[in-house]
Amino acid sequence: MGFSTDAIHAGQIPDQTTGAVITPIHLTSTYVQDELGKHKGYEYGRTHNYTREALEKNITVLEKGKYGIAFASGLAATHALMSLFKAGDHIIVSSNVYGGTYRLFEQNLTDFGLEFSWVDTSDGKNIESTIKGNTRMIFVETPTNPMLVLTDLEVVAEISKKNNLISVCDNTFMSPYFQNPLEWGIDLVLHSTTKYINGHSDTLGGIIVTNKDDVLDRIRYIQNAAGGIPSPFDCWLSLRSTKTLAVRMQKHDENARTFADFLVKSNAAKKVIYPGLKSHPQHDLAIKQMRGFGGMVSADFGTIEEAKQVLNNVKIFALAESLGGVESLIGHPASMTHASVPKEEREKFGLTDSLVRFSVGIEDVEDLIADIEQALK
Ligand code: P1T
Repeated sequence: MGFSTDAIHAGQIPDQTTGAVITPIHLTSTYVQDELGKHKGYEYGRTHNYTREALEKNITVLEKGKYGIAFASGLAATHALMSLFKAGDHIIVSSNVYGGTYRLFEQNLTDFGLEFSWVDTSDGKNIESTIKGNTRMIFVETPTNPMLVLTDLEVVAEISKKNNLISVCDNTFMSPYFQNPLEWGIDLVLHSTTKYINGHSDTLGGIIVTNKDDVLDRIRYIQNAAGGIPSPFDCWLSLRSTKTLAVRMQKHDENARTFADFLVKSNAAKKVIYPGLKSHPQHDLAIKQMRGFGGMVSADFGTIEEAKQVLNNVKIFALAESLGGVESLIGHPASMTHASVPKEEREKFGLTDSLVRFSVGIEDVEDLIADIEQALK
């Protein structure tokens, strides 16, 4: 099946009682049992929920995997993932990831004996030279938030297999419409479904998709044992949203290409970063492993004053955390999404105080460009 057909139909069977075309929201905390030890496969809301299962099946198909396990947020999914490890284990992570991922790993999980190495994973040699006897996982974000650095997924999969490591890709920025890490041999895909998958900035969620049975068993166990589950209503909202994921992503991508070209031509920024620009150092890799370039654009305006000029004067772009919604957002990673990454650490990978991040929405792109033009005046 094509992507859009799967997005609209996978995991969704018309309601057995009424024939309702749309999967119902099953709001229940528990299920009646026929007799002791005999039930319909549903016992308790944390363990089983029909709406959640429908969402898991739907995204699993879009990510070309076998199993999906949904969580209350992207970070809840990341936290559950880390329960695969124990004190003394070492994990290699892309030096630039979402600031909340950095905070969870470096400022929380280190207290439980996990060890992290922050590596420029865009070069496989850096990964290989960091592997030690206790290394268990390679965790990459590609493209990264907010520097849009790419990592070659095929290379990561190869290194992981050779060294018997688990490979994980946070695919939030591309969504399954533009990139399927499992097809490159990656073991697990992670999403903040809060972003493009839900796409309407009205709920939070996360999911892990994998083909591996042993990983499924452990993460499914943690989903129930720790209980970081999404509500049935949040699942329903995300399920409504995947139906339009293809058309939304096409428009995000189209607008972002035009918007990035405009920023380059305007000469307002010192540097414009977008994988779709030929000036992006990994433009060729983007073409190899992605089917589009996505809706995220970053630009370094040279000084904090110039950055503030844009951030404080936009009228259509909303100054807000998050990304991937239909409406355009603008953010200042240094003080917002990546405030928990120490300045010297973030400046090592170019995340300066003058960097501005644009989540280009699906409005009319002429209006978005006009908004930046008036903000720059
Ligand atoms: O916000 P949450 O649903 O918990 O997802 C965390 C997360 C994970 N991975 C990536 C790549 C992300 O960008 C995020 C969340 N990011 C933002 C809130 C942001 O504005 O960048």
